[in-house]
Amino acid sequence: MNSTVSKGLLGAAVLLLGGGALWLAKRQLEQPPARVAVLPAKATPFPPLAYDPTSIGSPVGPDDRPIVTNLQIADLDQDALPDVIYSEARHNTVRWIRQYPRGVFTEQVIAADLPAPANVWAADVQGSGRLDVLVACMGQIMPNNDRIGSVVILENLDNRTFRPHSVLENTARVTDVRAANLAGHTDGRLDLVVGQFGYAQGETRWMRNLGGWQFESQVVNRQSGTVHTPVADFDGDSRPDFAALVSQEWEEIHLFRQAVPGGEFKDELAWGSTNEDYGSSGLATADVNRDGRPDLIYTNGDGFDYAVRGHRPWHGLQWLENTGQGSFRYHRVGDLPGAYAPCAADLNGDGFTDLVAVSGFADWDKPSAVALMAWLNDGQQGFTPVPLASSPIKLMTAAVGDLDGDGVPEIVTGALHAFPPYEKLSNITLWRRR
Ligand SMILES: [Ca+2]
Ligand SMILES: [Ca+2]
Ligand SMILES: [Ca+2]
Ligand SMILES: [Ca+2]
Repeated sequence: MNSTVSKGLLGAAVLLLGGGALWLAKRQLEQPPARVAVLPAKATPFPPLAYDPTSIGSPVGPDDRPIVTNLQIADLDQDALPDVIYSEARHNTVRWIRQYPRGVFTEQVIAADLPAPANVWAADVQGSGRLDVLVACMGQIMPNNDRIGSVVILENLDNRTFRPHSVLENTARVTDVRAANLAGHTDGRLDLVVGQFGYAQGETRWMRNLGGWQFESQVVNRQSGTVHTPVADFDGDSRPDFAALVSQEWEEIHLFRQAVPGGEFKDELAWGSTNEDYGSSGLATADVNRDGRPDLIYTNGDGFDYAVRGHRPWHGLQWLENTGQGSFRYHRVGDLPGAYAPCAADLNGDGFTDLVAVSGFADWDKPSAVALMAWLNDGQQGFTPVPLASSPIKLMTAAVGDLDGDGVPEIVTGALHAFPPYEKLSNITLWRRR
């Protein structure tokens, strides 16, 4: 009723405040420069961390509100130039931003008419020597308990064209799909790990690859709200295991391990929050302390459910240290309102693994709200936050990798504009180290 009016008033107030801040900044510029004592330059182990953003792929048109749901860095055509693949739910496509030649990025749609694609992953599913694209489809992004999810594999025919195979349909909304050799195949075939958010009901399953694009499902967990299912050999027995981040009211991380290849998976709780509103939003693997064991990096900052979106004091980034035998130790890294997309890489080249996350739901009426954040590792897993950008905003997915081959990692981000304010828009952004 009155909400439109009050939103209008709020908008006007924000505009006024914005104008005021600009005026203040001008005033400060007009004042004579203060005398600053110049200290002798101190040798620092590395230059400060700063990045310059460039738009790659489709530019944002005047009426566009990109809904990028996920992106990955992958050399999809294996020409030694890393590319970017992404899923987006505005036009329901999967797109390939091919790098060729080095530093030039050209986008093409490799699959259209997908029902709300939420996640992409590149993997050679049939041992063909070419990378296929796995697509998790939610059916629709907004809450829905209908069995409208699906898994589609885009078969890489010739490193240029892709043929879709629907391998799971009429199922709880699918949010992640990965590939791993869980059954002990010897011909290069890979099985699938599938995370299904659903809504009131969800599932986590693995799908044995029978060949010929046929798969056989085994459900390993029936909780709702599964967001991500990263795969790694967590317990060090040389067989792949997988984890599942179960959000909703659970806010848990589960670990699934097999005693024998192709056998039953044991469902173990690796970590759980006592806060039902923790907002689990992203889970990935990285060897944070470089001890050879894959750890988990984990963001909480989900704001889809909130009536009033914005920061919550507990939103941020943490890592779960793999202490062996399937056990993990929780460490908080730092705060970031609306945190999503945990990534790891040695950003500053000191040999220690740093961490990156983006923000999808911050208090965007504040110009200083951070959209892209790094944490530098001191070598003892003490992390110093380094805010990298306050614009573009509403970044929900990110990846880190050396796209141009100079040994310095770049950051790639994608924006999801499903809610106001529709400003500081972007689609896919490449961040190069300054
Ligand atoms: Ca390539
Ligand atoms: Ca294992
Ligand atoms: Ca580092
Ligand atoms: Ca680079």
